[in-house]
Amino acid sequence: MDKKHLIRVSKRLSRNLRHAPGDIGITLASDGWVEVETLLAALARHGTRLSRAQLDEVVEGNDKRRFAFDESGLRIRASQGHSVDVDLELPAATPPDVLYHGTVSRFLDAILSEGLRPMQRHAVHLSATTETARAVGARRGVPVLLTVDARGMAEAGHEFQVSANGVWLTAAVPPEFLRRLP
Ligand code: HQG
Repeated sequence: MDKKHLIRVSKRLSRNLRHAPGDIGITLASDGWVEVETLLAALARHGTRLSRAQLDEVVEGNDKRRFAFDESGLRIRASQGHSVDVDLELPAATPPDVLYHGTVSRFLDAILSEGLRPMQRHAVHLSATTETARAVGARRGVPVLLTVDARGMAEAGHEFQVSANGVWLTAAVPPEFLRRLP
């Protein structure tokens, strides 16, 4: 598959495995998984013909490893980023002392006064490195970076999880744990 096609299919998967499974007539399990066969049949009915080998290629080739198969290889899900009601049942994890969040200046006042909220997604997404946070912010404009006192949050009882593709997730970040990175 050429790169353009790979990206097109991966956008389609993001949409259907995170936000709008109903668009292709599938239902996700409560923990986000769907049978590969069901997915491929549904995609085919909606104009995206894909072999299992091609699906493997999309999963392997995805820049952020957004999708994962289960241990049997028979089911697939998005590793994070959902807006539909799923519980990925990720175990609680101890975060590094500091995590990062990339955003843009127009959100800054709201974020510094009310903290980070999950907005359309299920959790606030935090990055382990400034490079990743910068790339996340840059999707919306000139990136502004915030540091998150993850250690302080953990000590205060906030829970963290890390997705299969290395994104740190937490329900919300109160403003006292945030600082703008100069
Ligand atoms: C902002 C992509 C106002 C927040 C990326 C962000 C990431 C607030 C936006 C992943 C706010 C939400 C997640 C508040 C947060 N007031 N604005 N209180 N709290 N915000 O896309 O973190 O390609 O839902 O700063 O690479 O940008 O989808 O979250 O700008 O990994 O795999 O509200 O999505 O990955 O935006 O990105 P998003 P995000 P994928």
